[in-house]
Amino acid sequence: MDKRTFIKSGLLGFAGIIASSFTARGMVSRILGKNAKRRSEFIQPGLPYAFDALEPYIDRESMELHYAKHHATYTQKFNEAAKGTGIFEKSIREIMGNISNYPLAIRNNGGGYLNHSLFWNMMSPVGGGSPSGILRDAIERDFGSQEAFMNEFNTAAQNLFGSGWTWLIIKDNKLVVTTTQNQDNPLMDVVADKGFPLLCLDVWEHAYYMKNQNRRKDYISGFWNVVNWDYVSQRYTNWQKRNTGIA
Ligand code: MN3
Repeated sequence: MDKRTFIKSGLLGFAGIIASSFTARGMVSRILGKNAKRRSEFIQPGLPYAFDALEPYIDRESMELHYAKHHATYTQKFNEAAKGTGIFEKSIREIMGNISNYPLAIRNNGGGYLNHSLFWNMMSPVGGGSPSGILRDAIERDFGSQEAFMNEFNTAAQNLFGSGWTWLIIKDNKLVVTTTQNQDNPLMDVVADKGFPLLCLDVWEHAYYMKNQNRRKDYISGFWNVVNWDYVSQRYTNWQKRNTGIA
């Protein structure tokens, strides 16, 4: 390699790094909806850990299928259903808040896209334990104790009939446990308990059946070992600052 070629390839490499960092930043903005007008499709966010990272509580096979098939399909079908609707120009909050005005395919697949995007971040291989700081204080204020909150969440998740999600949300400045059917979520204008989601658990059978079969209770109790309280606390702080970018 002569000197000129060396400089040229070095510059091209540098330009590549710049270009890829802009692309990465663009992706994050599209997910957050901050630059909604520049979005041309909804991107499935990367899984923030390896497929086997949450073992033994969530097995590799279930996680891979859940992320690479179920979530990917919701994302793809959301994009297909969104074509020609003007939805790409709207933020996720606007879409969910007006979901009753869109076709059912948008509600089901847009919900599936967002709910899973949130759910992956709510777990971590170094998760578990219990929250600290202002989130701990708010849980004690509104439920009495962390244990009482977890009992209420467990009961709601266990008793949810059919397919759906269990949530910890902020509703009217208060922490509330609620559930939604199918792929609905608390940001949608069609649900009974509307609010800002702090924590969610997917209780569709596809989330646990391979490992736990019909023992949903085991899946729910395992979940507490991987809850990413740092992320949940960050969401609470963001809500307090009215900085409620969703995913
Ligand atoms: Mn699922």
